[in-house]
Amino acid sequence: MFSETIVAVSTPMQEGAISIIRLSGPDAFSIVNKIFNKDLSNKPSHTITYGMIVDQDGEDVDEVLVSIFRSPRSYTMEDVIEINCHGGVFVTKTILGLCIGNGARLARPGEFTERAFLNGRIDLTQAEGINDLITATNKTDAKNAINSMKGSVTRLITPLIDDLLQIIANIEVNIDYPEYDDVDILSQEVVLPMAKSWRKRIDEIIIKAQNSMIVKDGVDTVILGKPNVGKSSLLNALLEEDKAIVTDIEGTTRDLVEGRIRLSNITLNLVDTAGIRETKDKVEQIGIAKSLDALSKAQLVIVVLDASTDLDKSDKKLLEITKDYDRIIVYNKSDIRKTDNLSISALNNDVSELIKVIEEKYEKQILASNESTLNNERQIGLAISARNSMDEVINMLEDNVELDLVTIDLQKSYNSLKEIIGETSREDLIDALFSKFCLGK
Ligand SMILES: Nc1nc2c(ncn2[C@@H]2O[C@H](COP(=O)(O)OP(=O)(O)OP(=O)(O)O)[C@@H](O)[C@H]2O)c(=O)[nH]1
Ligand SMILES: [Mg+2]
Repeated sequence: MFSETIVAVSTPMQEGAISIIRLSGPDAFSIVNKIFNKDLSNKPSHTITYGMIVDQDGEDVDEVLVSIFRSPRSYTMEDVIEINCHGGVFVTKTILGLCIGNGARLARPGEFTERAFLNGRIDLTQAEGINDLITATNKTDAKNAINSMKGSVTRLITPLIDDLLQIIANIEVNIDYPEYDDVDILSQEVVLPMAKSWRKRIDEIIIKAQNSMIVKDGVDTVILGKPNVGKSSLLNALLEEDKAIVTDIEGTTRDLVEGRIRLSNITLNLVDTAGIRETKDKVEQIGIAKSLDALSKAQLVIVVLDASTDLDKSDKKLLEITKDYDRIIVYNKSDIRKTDNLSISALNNDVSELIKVIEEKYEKQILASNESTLNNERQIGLAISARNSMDEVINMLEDNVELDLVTIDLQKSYNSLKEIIGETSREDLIDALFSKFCLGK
């Protein structure tokens, strides 16, 4: 537990119906008793007391409701008091000032939740869940966040941690009882299958999490095609606004034009690019370089071809450079000539076939996003490190490397997983993580 009592305004600093000033720490009661006209000392936990905040001159500051939560049954596990005052900025700041004047310290962003974590009420994934819930903008994200808050990530990871311990124990036994003739062979037989099945399980978790991240963050989608095929028209049709300039002049788009659309279940982060072709125009060349750069970062490429003319050299070249990407090939200008392929007419805002194909393409990811899984890059990154260390373990076991060395990588894998829930986290990482929270949370 901490010796300092912290205070912050937990509601936005703007005029509103009410504001909440929250204190946490050993002196919460004594501080509030000094500025409140009722004595809270003997009030039971989880009660609300009506009264008046008074300043050092005995002047009334505001009429308030004070909620009390006694340690350990509180958000931080410490004594917590919340003063609900009228939502004026001046009044709120005055009460905050009175708390500080009587011994509280202004909290850093996220410090209440950090205390809840450091005092052991929640683990790191649950803390992240709280922040995710605050920042969620749709139902899926909110549902994932609340699951994570309730410990879904911990429940996912704990069996893997337990089984890892089992593998480590098996190896330790072999090291400790070398009277077995063939220690290495024994551990190969016992440990290798366990290690392989463990690796498969974590791999499934990682893939599911990556799929669900795509749904959460949106698919980085680049629209590519030679000049004048209707890329900008397609962007505008998808966004349902005139974002990019459309003309019948080849090479209209030079800079990348970006837009974000939410289809029924998936978000696309769209980039319209300069048409790719051989050109002597310097500005257009720069635009084309940008197109190729955008391509290199794309998760999905929409290759636009012109249905009204036959494919030419530029189209074929484009199909060649995008062949290793996740791509959808679409024929535009179907109003002029219809083909048997996936076709649209961006001019007429007739792009529903394309949207259907995109939604089908991400069906698996959308399903994954509804299940509980790892929720952010930090968690996924650590799971990947754990998997990589296990790959090392498997390689070493297959090569009959000495068991002492194998244990080192098993330990690494174990530490990575423990770090997901915050049990071996470094202090600087913890600070960085909680600083992303709101003040007063
Ligand atoms: N008939 C028809 N014309 C279209 C369609 N889509 C775009 N166009 C026309 O094709 C011309 C080029 O359209 P843009 O959207 O600017 O093409 P772009 O691929 O962005 O071209 P650049 O930016 O120069 O590479 C414009 O005159 C559009 O009106 C379509 O579906 N049908
Ligand atoms: Mg364009």
